[in-house]
Amino acid sequence: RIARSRHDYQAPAFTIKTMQLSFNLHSTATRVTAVMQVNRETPGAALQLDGQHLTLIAITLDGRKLSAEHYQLSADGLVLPEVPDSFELCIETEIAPQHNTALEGLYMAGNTYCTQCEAEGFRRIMFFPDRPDVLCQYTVTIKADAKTYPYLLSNGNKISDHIDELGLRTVQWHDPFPKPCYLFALVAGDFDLVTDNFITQSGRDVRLELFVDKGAAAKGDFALQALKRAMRWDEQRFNLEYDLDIYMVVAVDFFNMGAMENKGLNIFNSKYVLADAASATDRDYFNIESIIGHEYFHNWTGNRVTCRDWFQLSLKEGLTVFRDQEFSADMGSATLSRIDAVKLIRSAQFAEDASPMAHPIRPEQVLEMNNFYTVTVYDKGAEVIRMLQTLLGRQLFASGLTLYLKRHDGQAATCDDFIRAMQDASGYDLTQFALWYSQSGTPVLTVKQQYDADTKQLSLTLRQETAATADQATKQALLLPIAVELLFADNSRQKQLFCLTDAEQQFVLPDVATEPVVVWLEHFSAPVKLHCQATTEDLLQIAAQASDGVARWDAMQQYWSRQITAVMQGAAVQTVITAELVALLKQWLELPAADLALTAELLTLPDFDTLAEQHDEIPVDAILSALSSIKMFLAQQLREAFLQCLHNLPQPAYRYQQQDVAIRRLRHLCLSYMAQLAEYDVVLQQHYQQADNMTDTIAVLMATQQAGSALFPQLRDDFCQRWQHDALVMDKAFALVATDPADTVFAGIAAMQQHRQFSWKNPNRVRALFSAFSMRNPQQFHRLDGAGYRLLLEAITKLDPINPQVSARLVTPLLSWRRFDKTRQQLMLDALQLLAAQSNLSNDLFEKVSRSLP
Ligand code: BAL
Ligand code: ZN
Repeated sequence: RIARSRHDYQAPAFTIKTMQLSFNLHSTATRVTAVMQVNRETPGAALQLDGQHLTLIAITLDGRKLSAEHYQLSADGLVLPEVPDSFELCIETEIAPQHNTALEGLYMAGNTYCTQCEAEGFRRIMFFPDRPDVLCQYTVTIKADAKTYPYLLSNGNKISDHIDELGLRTVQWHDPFPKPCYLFALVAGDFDLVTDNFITQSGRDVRLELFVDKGAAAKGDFALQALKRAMRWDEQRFNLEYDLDIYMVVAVDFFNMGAMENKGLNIFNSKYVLADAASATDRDYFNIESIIGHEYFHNWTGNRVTCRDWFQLSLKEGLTVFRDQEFSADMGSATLSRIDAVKLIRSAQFAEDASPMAHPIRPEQVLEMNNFYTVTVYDKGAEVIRMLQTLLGRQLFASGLTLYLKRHDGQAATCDDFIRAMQDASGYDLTQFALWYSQSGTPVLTVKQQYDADTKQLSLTLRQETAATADQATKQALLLPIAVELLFADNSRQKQLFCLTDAEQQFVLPDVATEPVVVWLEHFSAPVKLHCQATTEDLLQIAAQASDGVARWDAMQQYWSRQITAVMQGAAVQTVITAELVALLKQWLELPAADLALTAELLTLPDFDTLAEQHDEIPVDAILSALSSIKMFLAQQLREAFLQCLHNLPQPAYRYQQQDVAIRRLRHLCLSYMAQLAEYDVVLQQHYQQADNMTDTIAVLMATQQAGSALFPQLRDDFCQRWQHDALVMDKAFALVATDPADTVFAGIAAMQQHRQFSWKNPNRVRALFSAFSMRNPQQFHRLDGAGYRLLLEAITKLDPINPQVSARLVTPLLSWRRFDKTRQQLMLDALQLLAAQSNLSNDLFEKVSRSLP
């Protein structure tokens, strides 16, 4: 198995400018015919086409049928050693969508034909240079039975549609924009169609079409309205307008990713399209809006300007995640959106940096590209773009983006091209900043402050250090934008942005009248681990007074982390959670901040994963035990305050609207503490029974589950019974079973595998049961008898031949075995070694397992 390196890039030896692609759909024998205009770019080169799982039927070159001696066929493709400089190539192949359980290429999602070509799925449809820098204009013809498949869709504009006397429908599509093959899409099925239109800023009328399962039209409305908001937002914020006359979104039930930005024809995991109050939570609504935005924003950052090679993935993904985060911030609560993003970086991304899979946002070596759709490439990538905006300011950043899109429109570009455009538009030297693209690892930022009352000088000393990672031994100093707020005793405040460029630097502020409390890393201005000397009093003052809500939350996170650490080291909870703190929390609950959701966040303890990243060796049991005793103590100390807060909060009829989301968030926070105390079972039960929306229902279920309440099994069973007909809601039930910290979880997971809604072929179901278990149930996953690891091992073994992309994701928690105590290390290693010993391991799984073994 050969890994590819970023430095081995070579421009394509042949280009293909146009392609006529036609599909005669059949579940086990779809005929694909491609007619391509091919031009040589490299003298003497053989034509190499990628192709996997294809049956070759015929090849014709300039009208002449080729016999087997003119080409070499292998399991990975087709080579034509001698071809002219310019020619027409026609290739006919056959594929079996029904048997394609990997869900890459053309496959069947239930009764629907659909495609997923990113990153390298097109090679499962036909022989082609499956690389993002071969851009081609597509004309696509689809033929299928008109009754069974009333909708035959592909990219671009529909140019013809007719049904013959035998009932065979033929539809033709033309996409005027040259595109890489990973953006090709085809869908054939029967749907409910929800339509709308959008008038662009230049006055063009764009038809919007959303295709959903029959009977689900009403659940598509929110997504369609979110799409219109995204289209307007991109015009207003970045002056970017949609470019085709039609924009289609199709929701399918079998999908490896969240969604896919195919030109003019997005394909979505139905989980990120369908919503109504009864079946979707506030979190679902948030995700739908942000993913709808994300895929729409790709039309410019991804489609009009794409990636030269897959090592550049963050060029489109980091940038587009940044854009969707900015969109979400503008649509709802900027503070809450940012807190969610920071939580993800601190838990999952820091963990990836510390794992055998560590890589820079622009990876250097890849065996299976699917393994690099990571929280590093996406979310740390977005942090890098955000730092750029912080350094340049919003206006220059927007000018840089405009220049980048103008320069590279219609091209396949690199991260260096992006940095160059930003540099040229701003006049800012980004040489050092560019290191963020090539260096992996999480910098540790240590800060010290010194105030001289005589000279009125405040000296701030900043030191950065990045430890070696699995992929990279030596590290350099990065350019870090450090946003700071100084809080003075007289309630005045001052803001400052420092650019740390050296390993250690001192910044001296003159004329500082009194010693301030320093708020470091406002809005999490750089993705680093912060070590600072703030006292607990300072932290509480920041939590109460900082002007940035994220900084207030962050101060409380630091505060809680310290108290949890103290308990882990043997301190009694009642000495750590002081009466003063309890009084302050009571005050916050009595007079919650204008932003109720922020109050909820201030009272939310850091989660297990975030705490784990604060330790080199993860003390599983100590973290869990400290978390649980502090939570119980707070529940006891604040029992009346929680109840009172609950009563004071209004309970408006369900709408997904920021103010109401915030009310629910605080109410659910109260319930999560109250569930610790059996005396409140009646209150929780009432909430469950009276809930008229999924957000409230799930909140009670999760509160009782996490508290180990006796109520939970009964409520869970009721929930499963009520929603057994709805697969997407059953995913919530599967996850509730799988994240139950009780020992009965194994029996629960075994039973759920027999549920009629469960299928190993459906990624949503598998993730709901097994990812939820391994990633959100540390108590049971990390059991000292190894049962948790064995359960995951069995699931991965079963899944890998079915869907390698998903099985490789499942293995992630095992890879970090070195981070645990000796007993767990051995158990995790045993599981990995058993996987490694299996024959026919997919490339996806092989790459991860082999990187992690000693
Ligand atoms: N391009 C893959 C799915 C997404 O990031 O939008
Ligand atoms: Zn994306």
